[in-house]
Amino acid sequence: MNAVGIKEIEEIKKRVRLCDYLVVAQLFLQDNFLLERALTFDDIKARLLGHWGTCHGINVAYANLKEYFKDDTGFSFVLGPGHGFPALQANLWLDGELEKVNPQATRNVDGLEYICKSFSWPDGFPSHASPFTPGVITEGGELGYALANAYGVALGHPEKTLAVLIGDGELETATAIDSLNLRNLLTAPGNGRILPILHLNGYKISGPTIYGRKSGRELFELIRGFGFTPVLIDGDEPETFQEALREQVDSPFYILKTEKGEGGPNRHQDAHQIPLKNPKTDEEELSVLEEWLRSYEIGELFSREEGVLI
Ligand SMILES: Cc1ncc(C[n+]2csc(CCOP(=O)(O)OP(=O)(O)O)c2C)c(N)n1
Repeated sequence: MNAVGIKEIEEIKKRVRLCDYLVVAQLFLQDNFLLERALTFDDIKARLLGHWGTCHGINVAYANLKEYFKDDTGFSFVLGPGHGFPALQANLWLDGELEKVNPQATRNVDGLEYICKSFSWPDGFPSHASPFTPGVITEGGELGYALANAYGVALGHPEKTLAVLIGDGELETATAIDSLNLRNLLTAPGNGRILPILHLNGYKISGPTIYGRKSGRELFELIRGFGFTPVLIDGDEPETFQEALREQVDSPFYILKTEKGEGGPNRHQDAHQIPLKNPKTDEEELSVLEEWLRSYEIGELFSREEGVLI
């Protein structure tokens, strides 16, 4: 939990790149999963269904938390937006957790191809987190319960630390915003620690969020009003994230500010679900998708022969 070095920072960046790549591959590809040849229309799934916009932020948050809390056996990550499932699935696969319940999800090329092809596919994986997903306790994409669930887990378990990623649209639900009041009930010794992280990407589906349009001062005052100390993480750089985690403040409430869809071909309101509508039939969209996928340089992160290289 100390200051991370250059090597760890590079590892976080690589993990995020690999997981982002896996998200895009799950959403779009039914073949050519490692881009070993030029992408063709035949490589693209016929029906594109899933969510991209929130996924980069999930990958950034998890990679940073996993590094920071690597020696803490009581640490758990709780994810609010169930529609960020391709990011959750990528991380569960990479950590070997998926293989424990699904023997086909091996950490080699067969497993990688299996999770990509089976995402949002008949008799494969659904497009949202579901009971088939290890660790899922709230079925479906319904927003709002992450914080309350986490506080329930922390109750009577001082050894636990739970970081909870909450969408800014999710925080507009009555369930999520009122769950902040649970802090008052869990300050007594004998309970675990909750670290809320607001994923402030400014949009819910294609519309602006209330919290994304508040001034920094207004948002900070709101958070302080619930008894938390706001800590801003501006952008996706691991150095910034790690520095924020190292800040010693009472009841931190992190605000992870990213651009919705970061890394993809479009941002904000156009990035929530599938950012390219017709890469199966439109040459230009296909080449945008290929360029997007190649930007992660998957060959540095994974090989057919050796599997995961990071
Ligand atoms: C209780 C509930 N209301 C509405 C929805 C429909 N819905 C699905 S995703 C979404 C937007 C989520 O926005 P946000 O929490 O900001 O997530 P992100 O922008 O990171 O995708 C909404 C409103 C839902 N899943 N659950």
